[in-house]
Amino acid sequence: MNKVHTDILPGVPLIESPFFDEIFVAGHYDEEVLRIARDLNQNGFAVMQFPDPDFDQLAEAIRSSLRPRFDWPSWFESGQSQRIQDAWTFDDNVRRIAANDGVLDLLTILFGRRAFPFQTLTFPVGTQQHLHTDIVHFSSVPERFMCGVWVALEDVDVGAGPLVYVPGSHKWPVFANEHIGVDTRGTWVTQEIFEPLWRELLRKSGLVPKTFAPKKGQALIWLANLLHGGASHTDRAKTRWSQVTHYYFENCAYVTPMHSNPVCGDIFFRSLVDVKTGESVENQYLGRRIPLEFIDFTRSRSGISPADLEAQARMAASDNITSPGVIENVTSEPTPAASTLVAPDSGVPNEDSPLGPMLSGVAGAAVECQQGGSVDNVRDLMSLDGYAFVSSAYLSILRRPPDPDGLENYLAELRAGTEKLMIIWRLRNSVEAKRLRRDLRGYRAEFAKRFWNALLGRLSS
Ligand SMILES: O=C(O)CCC(=O)C(=O)O
Ligand SMILES: [Fe+2]
Repeated sequence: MNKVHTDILPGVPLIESPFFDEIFVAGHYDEEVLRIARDLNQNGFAVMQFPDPDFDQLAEAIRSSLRPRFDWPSWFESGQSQRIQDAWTFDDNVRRIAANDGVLDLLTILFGRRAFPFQTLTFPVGTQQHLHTDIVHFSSVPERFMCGVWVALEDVDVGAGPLVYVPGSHKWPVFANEHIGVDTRGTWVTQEIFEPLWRELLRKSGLVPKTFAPKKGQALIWLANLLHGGASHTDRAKTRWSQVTHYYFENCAYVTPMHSNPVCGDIFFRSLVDVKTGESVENQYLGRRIPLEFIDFTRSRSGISPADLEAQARMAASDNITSPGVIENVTSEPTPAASTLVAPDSGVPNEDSPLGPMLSGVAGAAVECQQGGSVDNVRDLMSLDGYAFVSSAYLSILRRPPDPDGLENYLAELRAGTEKLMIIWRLRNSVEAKRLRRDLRGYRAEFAKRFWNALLGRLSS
């Protein structure tokens, strides 16, 4: 790699550098790295064989251990897509794929900064997600230091909602709230605010979406600004087991642009954990750590005044913490059947066209939010609804406001009919909650009641 080029523009990923041709020259890298680099540079995606010799066994182990966690009857009935976020926290095989050294070394070479995995999503069926760029969810400063690596855990059929991507769309500018004219302060938004723009850009550009129907073990890397989504899953008898790992790169600030209005002081920094090491990753700017006080102060938290949120978080933090051991034996409790289901981000299956759900979408989705505070008992928590319920559950159990993914996931779950108690169960069983050793009064009684009612219902039917 030519040092001049990396010194003069260290804040641009090498594969997207204006000096790309002079950096990725034959002889300096092996042929496969050069091919992947060229594909990413020109098309915004690259396909490769996942570099783990035991991939087939890993894939089989993941499918069989996660299969019972999904709600298959509801999939067959409604075609409601499902996924598990961050299964790496309890499944070593998911973690092994996310932390694969071959992938990490490759990404580090391609971007010019050390790569680290920060999120996994495991899908048993198609996501049917509207076309989107990940950069509205996961951006960085400097921008574009993020990518996704999608890998097939089985052969994917065209009827099973394959991945769709738009080659060349990564070259579009990065669009944020100010470009689409949406002020997200005081509202909770989803990517739907960008969907009309993506549809129009696609129409105007004449770029053609492509479908990826791979064999087990084939992987696709996409760049942060590449438009991609999931085709309609038309054949429900087929599964589409796959894993996406999202990667960031070191020495950046990590932000969610759709929840940030930076010139107004609202910057939604992300609190990240490196999946490989389990350590948290600092936000940095030009080699210097961004102080946590600044992050806390500027994190807009869905546009609600940071002052309100911080007051709530402080109150939650100073609440009584139950004695160690209270949460220790939760694993012996029965596992609620639908405990790990996460509804899709957007779109309902559209049987007419495989691209239907990705291009239909609902425009302008700013939702007014009512913030819930911290509570110390399960009854109070369960009396809340929607945003108030999710934010209060986070403050009460994890002593922090929800992160954007968690909030989006749980709101979608509530809309899809998941019981509040199941959501409480999941939060309470998270690694983070176990570390805090904090409990909610009345939880065990409520849980036992729910369990016996379900059992009695089953026995009497
Ligand atoms: O697997 C899919 O259909 C899309 C997944 C996706 O967009 C993502 O994880 O960023
Ligand atoms: Fe995505």
